[in-house]
Amino acid sequence: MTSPITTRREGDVLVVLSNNPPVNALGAAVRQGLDKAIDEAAADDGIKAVVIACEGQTFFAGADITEFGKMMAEPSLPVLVDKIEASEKPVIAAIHGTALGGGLEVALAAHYRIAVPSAKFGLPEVKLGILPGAGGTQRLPRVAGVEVALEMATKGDPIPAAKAKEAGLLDRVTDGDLLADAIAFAGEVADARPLPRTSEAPVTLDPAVVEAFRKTNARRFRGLDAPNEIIEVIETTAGKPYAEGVQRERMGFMKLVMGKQSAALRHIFFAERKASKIDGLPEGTQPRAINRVGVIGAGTMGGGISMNFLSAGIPVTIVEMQQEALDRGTGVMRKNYEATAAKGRMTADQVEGAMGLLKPTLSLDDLADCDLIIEAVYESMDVKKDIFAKLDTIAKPGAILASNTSYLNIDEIAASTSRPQDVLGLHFFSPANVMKLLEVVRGAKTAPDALMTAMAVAKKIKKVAVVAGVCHGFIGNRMLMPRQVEAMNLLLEGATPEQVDRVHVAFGMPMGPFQMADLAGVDIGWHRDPTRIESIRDALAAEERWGQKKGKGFYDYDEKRQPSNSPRVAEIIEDFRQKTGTPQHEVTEDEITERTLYTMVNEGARILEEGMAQRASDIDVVWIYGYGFPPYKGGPMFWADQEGLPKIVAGLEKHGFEVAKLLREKAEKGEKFN
Ligand code: TC6
Repeated sequence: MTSPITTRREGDVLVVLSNNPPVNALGAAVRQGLDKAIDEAAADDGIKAVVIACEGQTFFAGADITEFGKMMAEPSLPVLVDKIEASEKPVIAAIHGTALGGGLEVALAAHYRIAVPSAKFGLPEVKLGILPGAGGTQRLPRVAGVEVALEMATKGDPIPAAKAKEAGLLDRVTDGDLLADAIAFAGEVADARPLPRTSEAPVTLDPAVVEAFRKTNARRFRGLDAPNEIIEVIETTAGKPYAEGVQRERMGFMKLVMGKQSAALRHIFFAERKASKIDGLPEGTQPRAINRVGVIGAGTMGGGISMNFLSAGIPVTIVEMQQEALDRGTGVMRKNYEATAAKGRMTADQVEGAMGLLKPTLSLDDLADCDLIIEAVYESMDVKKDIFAKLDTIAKPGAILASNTSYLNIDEIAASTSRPQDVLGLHFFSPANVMKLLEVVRGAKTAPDALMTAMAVAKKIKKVAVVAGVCHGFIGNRMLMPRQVEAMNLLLEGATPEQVDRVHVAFGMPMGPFQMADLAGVDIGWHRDPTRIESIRDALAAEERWGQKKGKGFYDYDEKRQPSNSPRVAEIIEDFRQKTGTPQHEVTEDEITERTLYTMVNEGARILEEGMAQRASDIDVVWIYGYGFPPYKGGPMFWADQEGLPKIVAGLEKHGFEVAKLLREKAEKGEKFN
């Protein structure tokens, strides 16, 4: 097999090039090639300096994640980076694209670093539940200081070249030809001694800085092993010799990489990428061009949806029925952009640029030149059918017609047009300009290229898209239903809202079912007849206990929206218990878990059984990106695998639930979902 690493001489400089698409991950062959190249330079008296660079889209974007959990072939990355630094001849890293994780660690071990202005630098290991295990926790604080190192290693977000230069990570930024400039740089430093070896630089630590960092980020790091371990490693090794520091780092790395959280986060990394792949597409299917998007409805949803496209530079025509609603909607969009600009995340020019791509109108006819039209009006089948019938006469041939419905049947909507092959669902999550998830609903007649286009557009607007089939609530909301039903039943049988929510928050969800109801609005989906009280929810709605917006819902809220248990809600629940004659028992935390979380897994299994999701990992992606399921648990199906499917089955049976066939089969055969 040919090595992904090649070397060539440029005068007295050895140029070492990696070509390991797609992201030059530092797999075994790359490490072996680099190792040999360093030996080659050392052995050759004609060589005075070494340049390490990458071909393709990026510098090394990290270790090869697929190798984790397996035996690591020699040389390991920690050994290799130390060897690079120990070279007696200067090594220059020439960086473009993204120097991430092990890639940044290779760069930090080099004696000099030069990069193009568009390059990015980061230690994203934390997002995989691990820590930088090839000297990153030791070299970065030595190069950039403890504060920058803490920020980069615990949050994992990359920084641009300008910032990296300012932080001391880079010696040079070049606008010119990276490789040529790196070779010239190598010539300049070929004879400079002593060589700057990062591991020999001192680190100073101010305990107050670490303490403040811990405090500021306590909420963000709640329940997460990796960031807490990273802080500890950096804190306890600062001031110690490098050799001692890396030993502690290695210990932390091994502990994390063997742990459940890292397994879950790595699962999600690949699940997210797998989600974009559509099963069974005919070969040669090509996406359609999307140059202009139409959005019907300028409410919260329509506005948020439009912003996604505007931010990606795609012009949007937005339609409302009344001028006032149109003005209000576009006003909110502008305000949202301006708020982003005020936080420094957009320039005033970018705000104007985005808003300049928006064409507000009162006429559906103006959608004639759109390649994709997304309907985002309220949930009424009749209204939607009417709109789609009109679109059928207005939209140009081949335009994709999408509904943002959360529950309604896409096939029925498609049947109101003469072109069901062009119709699909695009279920955005609120706030649509922020939430990463997009359920792309494939109708019975949706054409493969229409589906492919939707997935491609999703990527362009930076969404994580998952293909769902036509069923009530698609993937996410369908699984929410049994959870909501059981949460209400538990109230009747003796639990309090606070008790149920506490179990969910302790599990790692951002909030429990009743906190969520109060945030979304207890009145959502309510029949609006205060005299018709058939459930606890009806009773709350009838008293205008509509949640946070009214200062009361399942909880009472003070002016700062801090919740407290509500005596009135306790009365309402008690009243219902008596009315329905529901027997009471002491509800345990296990019971809450089994009845509200195991039932979700059960529904997920049915979704798979019916082919409404392409794969179990897609369901995990939906829950992580759409509902705040803790990523370090890997999503409901991965979590169920880790819990053990026989345990899930037993838990469901204990409470008399009908176990999904697929779940039972897998449990019996000792199989997993993922
Ligand atoms: C580390 O370094 C630890 C060191 C300590 C060791 C002791 N490995 O994201 P894309 C695949 S931890 C293997 O769609 P983009 C990916 O699965 C690592 N495979 O591209 C996909 O494959 P598919 C720290 C990888 O242009 C394809 O490449 N590094 C790896 O949107 C394209 O990926 C990271 O965590 C990998 N490291 O974004 C960086 N990376 O085509 C993770 C990607 O078969 N990577 N693949 O589906 C990224 O953040 C992004 O991939 C990107 C490129 C920004 C580099």
